[in-house]
Amino acid sequence: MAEKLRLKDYQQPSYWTTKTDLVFELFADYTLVSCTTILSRNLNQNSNDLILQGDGQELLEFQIDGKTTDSAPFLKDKNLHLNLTKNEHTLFIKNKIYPKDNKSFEGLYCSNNKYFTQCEAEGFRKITYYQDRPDVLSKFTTTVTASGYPVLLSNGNLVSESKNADSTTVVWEDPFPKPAYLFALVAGHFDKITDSFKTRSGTNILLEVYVDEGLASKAQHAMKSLKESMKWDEDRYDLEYDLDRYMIVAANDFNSGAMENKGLNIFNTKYVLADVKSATDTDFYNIQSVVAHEYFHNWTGNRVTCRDWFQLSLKEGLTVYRDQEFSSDLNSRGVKRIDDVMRLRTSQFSEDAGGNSHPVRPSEALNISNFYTATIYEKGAELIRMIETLIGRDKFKLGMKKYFELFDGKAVTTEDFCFAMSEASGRDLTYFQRWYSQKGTPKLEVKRDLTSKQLKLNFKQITSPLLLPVSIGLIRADGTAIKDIEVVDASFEIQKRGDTVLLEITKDSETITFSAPSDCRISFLRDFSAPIILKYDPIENEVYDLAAFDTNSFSKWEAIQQLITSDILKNIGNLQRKQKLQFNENLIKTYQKILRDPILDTAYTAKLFSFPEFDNIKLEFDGAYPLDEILETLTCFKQNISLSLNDDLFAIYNNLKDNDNSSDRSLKNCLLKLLCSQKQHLEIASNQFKAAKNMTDQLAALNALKDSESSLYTECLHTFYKMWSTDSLVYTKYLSTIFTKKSVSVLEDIQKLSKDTYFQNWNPNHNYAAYGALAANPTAFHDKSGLGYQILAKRILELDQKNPHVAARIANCFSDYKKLDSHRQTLLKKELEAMLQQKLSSNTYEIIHNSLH
Ligand code: HT7
Ligand code: ZN
Repeated sequence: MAEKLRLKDYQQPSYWTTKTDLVFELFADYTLVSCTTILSRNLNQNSNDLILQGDGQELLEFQIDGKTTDSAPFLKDKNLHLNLTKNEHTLFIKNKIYPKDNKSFEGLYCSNNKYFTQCEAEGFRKITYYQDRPDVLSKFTTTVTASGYPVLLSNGNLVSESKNADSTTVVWEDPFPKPAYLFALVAGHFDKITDSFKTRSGTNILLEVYVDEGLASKAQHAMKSLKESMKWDEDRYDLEYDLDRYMIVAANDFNSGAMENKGLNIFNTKYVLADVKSATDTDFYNIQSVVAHEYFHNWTGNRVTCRDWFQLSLKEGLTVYRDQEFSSDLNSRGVKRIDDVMRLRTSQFSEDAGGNSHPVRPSEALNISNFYTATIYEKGAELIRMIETLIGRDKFKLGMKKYFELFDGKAVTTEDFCFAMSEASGRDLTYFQRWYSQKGTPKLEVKRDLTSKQLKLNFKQITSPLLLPVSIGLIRADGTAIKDIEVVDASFEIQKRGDTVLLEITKDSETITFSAPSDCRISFLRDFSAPIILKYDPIENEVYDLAAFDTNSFSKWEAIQQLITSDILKNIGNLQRKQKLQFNENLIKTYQKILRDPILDTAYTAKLFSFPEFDNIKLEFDGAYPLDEILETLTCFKQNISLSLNDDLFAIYNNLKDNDNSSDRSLKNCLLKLLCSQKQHLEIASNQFKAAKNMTDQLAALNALKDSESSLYTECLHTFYKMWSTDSLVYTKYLSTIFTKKSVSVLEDIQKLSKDTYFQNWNPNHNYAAYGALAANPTAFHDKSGLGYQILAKRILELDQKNPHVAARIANCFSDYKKLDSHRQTLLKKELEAMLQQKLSSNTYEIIHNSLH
């Protein structure tokens, strides 16, 4: 088994690689890779030992300073261990690899007879022996020779292209030093669309999006998004693009969303291809955000990169924060914040509560590919957002400027980022940085003491104390906002910002006193100013008043979430005590007001109707959670809302039915789903399915029918399959529809999947859509028979043989092991222990082991 990597063991290498010349010769069954590197002694280190990482290649030739050398003595495990003598050396390595057999989709691989690379995090070592670590930055030149592949791409600028009767040779040069993980190569037949972008300083950049032949019309939205991103980064951060050319290529087999390789991004097709017939509004929205994310990496990730992989959030957290801000500026800020918090709570809070919890800057790992997690990305982005909240937007921009001034062209740490922010803002962030090394979701308890004129709040940090920026507002029972909040006394720093006060809680116990009227209601954590769980016992009607009047769009939504959550928890208790369910009627009145409020925007109203899900409610329980009761209560809760609001839901659905914009569609389809928890309305969904002119409406109608045991669902599903199964991306929508159905029958369906002609056995998207969906479907996955556990364990073992990254990602579903009841724990334990007896990749081993222990 692989050894644990530790942050404290970090050491600079004994030699830097300053120049890398790669030559690829693509043959039908194999590829020859020749790599010439210039090594230069690192004077900070006093060692002659140098490790070049490798993984699975056949070494054909090895030269040191022009002399052919027997490599056998240097080979140990998968790597080359060199002992060098001089300050400068030239190495030449030639090896053979088999991209067509590579189903790990890391290194160089073939997909639909096209060549792609994926080198982050440690894929480059599958291409050639190299210092495959992010702190080794080198200039690269890449030569590719191939026949029958008209498009041959690599990083940087195209320097030459020559053709003879048999083959084409291209040479690419990247002037910016980069780590190996940003290397890329693409070869194949593609169609492309081109455009250009004139930078603020007047350079014309050539933009190209490459897609499978015949699909060019589906690339327009990605291109538009790219231009929007380039403009935004100039406007917001004064950051311009730095090469002559920016290329995006879509790959059908891709382990994750997209990859920011310098000048040559490689994307999962799902984040490039879209037209209204085959892609939903959410797909369009995601494409805009992922294109932006990868583009923003050009500065936050590529120009300034990570010193080691424990610093992954340096680039990912910061870039997620940047893409969130971009989407907020281009769409609705309020709706975006709610979306981001929902995602954080469902994925990251659950991760932090389970067996695979880790800090934003982890200190040890078995396999770094397991760190591409919600904690590194989403919680990492929240840490950046808190810095911005604490120092303000203008100083944050100065901090970014400082960061690039100090670290452009370097490989650095999260501490370096905080240093730049401190230098620019004058604010000491030493204490704040505890956030980077502490795992788990912080808990803050608030107690209030309201006299006739004063409101005293006491804050207690239940978890180890951190700096918590808690933004609060006060409103009166009649809904008026208290504009000028007067602070009488506080044990900590505060910042006044309009009708909101930012409290900087640091110690485990803190107090603040406001002068406030006796009917004052407290709106905590406005805009979700810190990624924490805040516990507070509201006074009577307080949350209802916030739900009705809070001017902060996040906090209004949050108040409604709280009302629903407490109603659901109360009813779970009823079920556990074998009592009748009884839902809160005041909540229905609140919803009635929302539906009748002419001012609210439809996309925002749709968010108010997105109820907490299983993954949110389970977090309310400290020990084992009552799985069956949660599921039953959630279903009944939705039925009750549907029945109680029937006429309003129906009327608004009809009003919005023919509107052709994404905001109205989101509300309409959300109401349709609710209506369909009553059998009498299934016909509406079936009619919408038949009449749909776009994928958003078609898929929403299918999903609204999904949990009914009606033949209308089976008919629509069949039609959908016939219409779309040849389109691999829409086929994934079919798969996730089937496997998210709240029914145990899903377990039978998945066992027949391998017989479906359209299911591509090793395609990551297909596997996530089927097995990933099952893993996230508590009704089927946690079925008391244990069959869900068996099916997933078996499939993860199969996948692990070919593609450990995908296997390990799906295996995360087991990390709730300790939160299950004893019956389910026994069943799952058996599967997990059996898995650990098999030969597993370090990726999957780490996830399974952490889930169990
Ligand atoms: N930086 C990229 C990471 C990534 C990746 C990691 C592991 C395996 C496959 C991968 N594909 C891309 C994605 C990003 O921009 O965050
Ligand atoms: Zn990223």
